[in-house]
Amino acid sequence: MSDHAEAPADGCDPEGFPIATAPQPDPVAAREEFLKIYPDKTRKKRAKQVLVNTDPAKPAEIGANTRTIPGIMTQRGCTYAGCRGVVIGPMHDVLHITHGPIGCSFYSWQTRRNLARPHPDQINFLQYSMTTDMMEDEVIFGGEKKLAAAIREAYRIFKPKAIAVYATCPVGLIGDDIHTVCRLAREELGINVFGFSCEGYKGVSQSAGHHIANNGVFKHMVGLNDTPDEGEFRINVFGEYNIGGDAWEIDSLLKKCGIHVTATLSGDISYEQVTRCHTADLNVVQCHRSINYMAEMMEVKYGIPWIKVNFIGASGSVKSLRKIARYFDSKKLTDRVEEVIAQELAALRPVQAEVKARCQGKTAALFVGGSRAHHYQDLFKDIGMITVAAGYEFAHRDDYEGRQVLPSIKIDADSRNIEQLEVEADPQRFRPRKTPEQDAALAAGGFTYRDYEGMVREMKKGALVIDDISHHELEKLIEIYKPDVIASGIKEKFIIEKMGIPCKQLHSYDYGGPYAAFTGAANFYREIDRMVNTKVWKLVTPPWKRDPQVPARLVYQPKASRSEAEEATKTWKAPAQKAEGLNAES
Ligand code: CFM
Repeated sequence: MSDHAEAPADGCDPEGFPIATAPQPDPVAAREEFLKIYPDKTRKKRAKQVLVNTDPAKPAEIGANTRTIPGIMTQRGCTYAGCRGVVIGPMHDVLHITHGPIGCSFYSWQTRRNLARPHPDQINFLQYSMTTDMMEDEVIFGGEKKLAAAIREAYRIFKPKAIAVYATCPVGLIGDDIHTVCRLAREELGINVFGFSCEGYKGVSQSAGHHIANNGVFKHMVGLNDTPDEGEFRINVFGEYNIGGDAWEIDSLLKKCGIHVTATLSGDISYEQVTRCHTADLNVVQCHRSINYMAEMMEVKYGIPWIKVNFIGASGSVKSLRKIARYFDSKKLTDRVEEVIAQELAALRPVQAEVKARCQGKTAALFVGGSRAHHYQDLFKDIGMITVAAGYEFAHRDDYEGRQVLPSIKIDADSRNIEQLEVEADPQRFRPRKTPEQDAALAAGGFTYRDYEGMVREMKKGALVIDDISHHELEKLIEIYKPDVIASGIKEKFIIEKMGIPCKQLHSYDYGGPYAAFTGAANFYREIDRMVNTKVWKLVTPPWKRDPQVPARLVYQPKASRSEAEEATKTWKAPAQKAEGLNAES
């Protein structure tokens, strides 16, 4: 079986990247165009975050994981979202209570499509949204009593095994001590109750929330139950959240190979599975950004090594399965993995070939989160499409440039804000999974632990790499590049589509998916085929074809003529004398 590393296929350049059918713009000029509108200080900062991939082998330093400049329309979310929504939220029988105003809770209520299918004897709380509904009274007089009452009430009704409490912005501002409330509740109720200081403002993005969540799960859940699962080749899948059912595809693929998943953190997972995930023999990391902290801490404390995998795309899935098999070093497993790969590829290749015939040479741009903008480039490549621009919302330099840059990342005040746990080897439970001889043999065969190349090395030379893309840059990108599809999220989706470009949501999958593993890949190919080959987008006239500059209409101006409005736009002043209804200062 090949790793897809043979001679470049038809329609590909010597590096194996698909060649765009339409002529492509000069990326250096495009970058200048994006940046020129900004005031000097902003331009200087954005210039470090908008790069042309001039040498993929030597990625340039990117200004990632820094504060978004006020006034820039960002795609980012908050620290609370990264903690409650992303890493812990999918644990289906943990009761999640948001301590804060109602909005924080409402907007984290089942918007992420992290699906669960609990066993009949397990409970699923995911459809509930629980909050203390903090009001003015609590903001002034403190909300600890209300939180204690909420925990008691929730326990009385639902009798969960564990309750997690999440702090929102006002909680940090007024200084409610959620950790003491949780400790007292733990003593009173006799169940596991723990809190997360994940106030929205705590970091520059949701990334800080991932770290806080990893720390809390590691401290309060992992290691509470030492009973291992019975299966052979036991692994944990980390950084996989079962969006649209992805974890189920990965699970069934691994099962076919005879690999047992002890826990998927955090997709369709129970509290109990988290408490004994330290008994597995390997951690495989899908989304490095959100869970690398946990993988590192578990290796230090319990001796479980970790490897990076990617089950998005055919070639990624092939490589990941082979790497797991190599780690366990069992002929039985290796043979079985090769059989499964052959079967899966035989089923997938006809779909891939059919779709590729219609998508070859088309272009994509991806601006998503902290890992998908990288992983999904493989799926597009599978069907002959080339990624001309990509970027993360909140990733760190290592996600772009590779893990070797970790020692050179400057720790700023925003990162120092997040606790770095001091972890040591567990005196009783630390157990190296391989002998030094076994590790040496693996290394001699080219096997590497903890390696993560980052996105830039795997992108085509000349592609744009844009961190925390602004609304303005996205508009300019569409105008200049006219990609055939953009992969992004709900905040941008309809703006992109109004410009005549289809947008595939890669957070929620637009109610579609799963897209992971071979079976998921077939779904993705078909979906993208449908999106880029429909003629409907040609019927949309983008704004720049109507107006040379999209006017900033600050006021409601029913009587202003078009020429007056255009005049006003040139000077960036609203025709105040015509203002009616809305306040010109708003
Ligand atoms: Fe990891 Fe994610 Fe992502 Fe992420 Fe996310 Fe997500 Fe994402 Mo939305 S954990 S970094 S914080 S892969 S919710 S499942 S899609 S931004 S690219």
